[in-house]
Amino acid sequence: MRMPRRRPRLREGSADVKAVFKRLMHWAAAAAATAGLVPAAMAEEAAIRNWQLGFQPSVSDMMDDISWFNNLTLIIITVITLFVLALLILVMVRFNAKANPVPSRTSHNTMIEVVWTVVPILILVVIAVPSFRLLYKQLEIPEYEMTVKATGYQWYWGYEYTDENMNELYFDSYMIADDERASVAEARGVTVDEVPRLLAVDYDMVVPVDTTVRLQVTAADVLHAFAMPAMGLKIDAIPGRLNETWFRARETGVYYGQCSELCGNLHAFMPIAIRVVTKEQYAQWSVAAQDDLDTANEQLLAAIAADRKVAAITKDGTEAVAAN
Ligand SMILES: [Cu+2]
Repeated sequence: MRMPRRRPRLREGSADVKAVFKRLMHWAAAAAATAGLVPAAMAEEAAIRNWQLGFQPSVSDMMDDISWFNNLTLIIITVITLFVLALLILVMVRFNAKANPVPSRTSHNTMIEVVWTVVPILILVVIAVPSFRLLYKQLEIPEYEMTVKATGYQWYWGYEYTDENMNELYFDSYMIADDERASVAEARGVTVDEVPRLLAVDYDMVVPVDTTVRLQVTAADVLHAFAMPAMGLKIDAIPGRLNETWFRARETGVYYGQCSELCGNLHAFMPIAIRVVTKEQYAQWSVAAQDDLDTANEQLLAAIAADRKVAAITKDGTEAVAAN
């Protein structure tokens, strides 16, 4: 199996740290200078952008709900923090020894005590209800159209298409090492940015768009976890146990995730790539892959490239018309 190259470790010592800091600042400045010049420099078809903040763009219902829930809790936390801050400032200004030399001797106030018990309970209920709804949504599998089983190994993933018409299609999926990215990009006919470092794999999991996929997840050696942020997926991969979840991607493209349970020394080097393709492309791929996976993938990439070309021409055409 391929081992990722080791990077030099950060040594202790102020001189080294200073040098590294200087270099980082230099890079940051260079990156900031070029950021405006290279839009869409990163993988165009993946959800990766330069200077990305927050979550990856959502391509599923589930992730929409997770983002919504994240925003809700963010608002609640912000309001609580500001409220507590205001109380602190009020106490410091109005009730310090100078401003309030004779303190009140009140020891009880039933009204306030009821309020500070009931209000937090209500806040927790407001958080708990959508939280549990989300958990159930992830684990209650709706009517699904196909099944893929992902198995975590030290340190790669294996994908099995368990539906009857798939003829027990199975393949392993390894990360593409840094020094192989250029050659893989060339072979695939894409730019090297579309083989993102530490994320791209040799064999993507391929699924059709707008299709409910039941995802079964297990592990063959130690604990791993299958995570795909763009689709709101995260589920443990446990040896001897079959976990189930589901997803339905609404946009084509390649999406990346990573093993999310510390599973050994190459834990960081077993990324997950799901390639969402059109239903027609998937139909062709799934038949071809049963015979010869490499050829099937080549054909799939060619079909995607052809589609993109058509899309680019159409876009240029509309833009040209709009310009006139
Ligand atoms: Cu792992």
